[in-house]
Amino acid sequence: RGEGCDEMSKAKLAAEEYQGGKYTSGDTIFGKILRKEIPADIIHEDDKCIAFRDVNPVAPKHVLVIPRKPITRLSEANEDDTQLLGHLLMTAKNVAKQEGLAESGYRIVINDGRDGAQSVYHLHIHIIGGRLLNWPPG
Ligand code: IU
Repeated sequence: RGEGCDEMSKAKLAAEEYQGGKYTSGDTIFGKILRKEIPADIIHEDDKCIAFRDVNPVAPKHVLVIPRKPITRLSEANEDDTQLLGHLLMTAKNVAKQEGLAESGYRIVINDGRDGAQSVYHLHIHIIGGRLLNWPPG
């Protein structure tokens, strides 16, 4: 138990430091969620990203994983973001497991730009699950 608490406060501290750094200027609604200016149901937090429940879920489970770094869209990510992108995907996997989706499965989605129907220009990974999903998407 003690160890878990340690891990938790370490992540929290790191997050606070990060927020005091250069990645505080995200000006989308997700930037506001990251800076805790508006509330969200945050279910994971570490020094590089957070995960929170989508306010308009399209399935019983719908979670978004977003980097603290305000990358506007996947198309704008660069080579320097390689490790961060890997971390986001691993976080999505871990959060999906935490949400009880590991066995039944789920879908990971990144909407990019106009044709990808992206609406918030702060990179985010959707985790969608809890029901049988259709394919192909609309
Ligand atoms: P998209 O990939 O940019 O289309 O998805 C944006 C998602 O962000 C969408 O599923 C919204 O329901 C969700 N969202 C949210 O969770 N909280 C908000 O305040 C806003 C959008 I604005």
